[in-house]
Amino acid sequence: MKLAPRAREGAPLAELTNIALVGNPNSGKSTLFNALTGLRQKVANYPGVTIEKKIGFFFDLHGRKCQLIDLPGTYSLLPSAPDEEITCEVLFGTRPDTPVPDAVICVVDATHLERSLYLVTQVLDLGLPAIVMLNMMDLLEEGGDSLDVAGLSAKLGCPVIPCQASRRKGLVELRATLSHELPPGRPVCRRCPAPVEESLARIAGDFPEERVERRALCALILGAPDPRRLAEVLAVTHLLPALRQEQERLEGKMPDWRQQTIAMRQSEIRTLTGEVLQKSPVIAKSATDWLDHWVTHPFVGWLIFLGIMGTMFLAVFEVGAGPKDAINALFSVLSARLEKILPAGDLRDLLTEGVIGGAGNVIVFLPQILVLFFFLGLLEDSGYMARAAFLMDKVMSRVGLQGKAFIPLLASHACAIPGILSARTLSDPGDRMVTILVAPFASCSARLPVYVLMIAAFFGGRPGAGVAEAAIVMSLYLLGLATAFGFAWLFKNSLFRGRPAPLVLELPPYRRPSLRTIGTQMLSRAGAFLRRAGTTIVAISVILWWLTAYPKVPGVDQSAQLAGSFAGRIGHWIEPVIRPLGFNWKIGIGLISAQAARENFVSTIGVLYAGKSKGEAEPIPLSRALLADRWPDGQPVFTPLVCLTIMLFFVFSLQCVSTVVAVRRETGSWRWAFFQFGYMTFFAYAVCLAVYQAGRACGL
Ligand SMILES: Nc1nc2c(ncn2[C@@H]2O[C@H](COP(=O)(O)OP(=O)(O)OP(=O)(O)O)[C@@H](O)[C@H]2O)c(=O)[nH]1
Ligand SMILES: [Mg+2]
Repeated sequence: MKLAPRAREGAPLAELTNIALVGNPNSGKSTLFNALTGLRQKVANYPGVTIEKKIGFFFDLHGRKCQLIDLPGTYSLLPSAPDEEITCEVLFGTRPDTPVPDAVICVVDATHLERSLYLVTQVLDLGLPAIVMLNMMDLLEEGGDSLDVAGLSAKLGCPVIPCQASRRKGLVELRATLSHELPPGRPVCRRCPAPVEESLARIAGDFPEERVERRALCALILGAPDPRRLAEVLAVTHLLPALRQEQERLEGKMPDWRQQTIAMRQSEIRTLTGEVLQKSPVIAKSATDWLDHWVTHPFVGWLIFLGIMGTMFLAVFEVGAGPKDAINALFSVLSARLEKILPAGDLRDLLTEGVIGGAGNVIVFLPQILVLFFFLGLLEDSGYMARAAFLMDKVMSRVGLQGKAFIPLLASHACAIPGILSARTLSDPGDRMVTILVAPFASCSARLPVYVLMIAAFFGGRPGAGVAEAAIVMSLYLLGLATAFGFAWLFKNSLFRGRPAPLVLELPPYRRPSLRTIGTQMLSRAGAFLRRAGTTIVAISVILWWLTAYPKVPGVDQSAQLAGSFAGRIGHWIEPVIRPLGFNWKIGIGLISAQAARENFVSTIGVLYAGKSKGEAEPIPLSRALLADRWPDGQPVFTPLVCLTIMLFFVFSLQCVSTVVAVRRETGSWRWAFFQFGYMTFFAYAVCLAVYQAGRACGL
């Protein structure tokens, strides 16, 4: 792979339009990226939120277009996990799908200056033109510390701009700086143990010097415990024998040469930090320490965790139910009007039963989903998520996973796909694989409409008390988590044996959640949900309506027409497989369409039961239409036991084509994607069979 030419000394940035954003995890890179580009990258208060590069555009003060690349956070240029590898590849200019950065913006959390400068000095070593954005200046000042910005800039040899990305402060200064010439980075930390210097002198000359400083590159690869991967990234595998030889020589001469090299850099950085940072004397234990004591307490911490979850689900039912009923009423009015103005026939049925009965029945859940996302946003942005991961570390290590793996599991509660992607932050490949395999057990937001509909039917169509409804949903969520832990234990003790890595998760400070951040994310979620409802779900609903309306059976009633339709024939064909679970053919069709996406279950059931409203003065709610359905012997189909079994099926099964595709991409093979689909579906079926048959035996 050819390395791009190195930036020329003092080259004007007019030619340098590609800018990479790098920094430690949780330092505010994506917040700055969003502020500059106007995009809506996910931002949250825990490390490892961004796991993929993202490109956006902005203009400098001269109106020149700059391309900005947001990157996963990393503590050093020696990658230890796949997400960090992406950042290093972009910086080294070796990613074929990403433009070579002409300059780098290093985002530094000013409250963690010393730790952040480790990466900054490594970037400067590479010789890339860099700007340091000193973010979180508000927190630094709140803590009573003060920083000599000009002094730091002089010591680093690059522009340093104080900023508060969350309030868009410092952006004009950044744009102005980018409009001028930027000097190439110069090494700040030059000292190495003597034997390492000797090795570098021997082999650095063989490294290509087209893109970045060869000495810095050589020092990086030499320090890697396994230099192969980095050598591949940098296309210098031909130098591997020489590198290994030098490593062996160093081991012989100075067994702890790696630690010593790191320690020397750290010590130089400590001196530098001491010269520019005035720390306020720490007087008492901070409120954060006090809160953390309780929030991560082995007993009280769990009570707090359960209390937060309970409140969240209660709000979903209590706050979300009102707007949901309002939207429902709106669709009912719309449906009644269409019935009035359109002549009886296929077009009317298509709109009222297909579109409104299908997609409309899913859209009504939007308010409740938004309430869920509002709470998840609060938890993520306040810093609680990282505490929950800390709390879970004990359970996680019992099942053999590192506590950090809880973050992908938590992220999967919004949607399994970002959860699966964020498993990239795990350094151990086995842990990563196990986390991917169990992540879809975490109840994603697409399951919520199914749960809410089934709970309404469970309570016989009457609104149940919010507390009881919230308790059921919370139990389903906890059941999903417990199952994820159970299978993780199984996989860690069979397919992916290995000791759990110790928990290396930094607890971010608590922050007042930003309503703007949460609101933006809720808006983008709502947009995605409505787009899906307006496209795929409408399309599937229309197809399904056609399958229920054709072939026409003249002179028969609604249910005979449905039974004789294409959908009815397919349904009756699959009924024997699902009958032992207490499901009728309509539920079966719902389960088939839910394989594409879980919400399709609700839209499908909506279409199949839309006919129940026919002849009624007003359209009846879907849950009541379900309760009216009977088996041929007159027994109700949707008994509480059947509603429970359906919910359990949704807790355990993997019904989401996008997840299967994401797993294929992340694991690099269809084998794992199909394995996951197979084991989860089989498990769901087995549990539902056992529960339904046991329930029947008990007379339920
Ligand atoms: N107080 C304060 N908070 C900030 C500032 N900038 C960002 N934040 C908050 O810091 C947290 C982390 O921000 P992100 O932009 O997600 O950080 P990141 O560097 O992209 O994190 P990763 O993607 O995990 O590497 C969020 O809660 C932001 O709201 C700031 O200047 N002041
Ligand atoms: Mg980010």
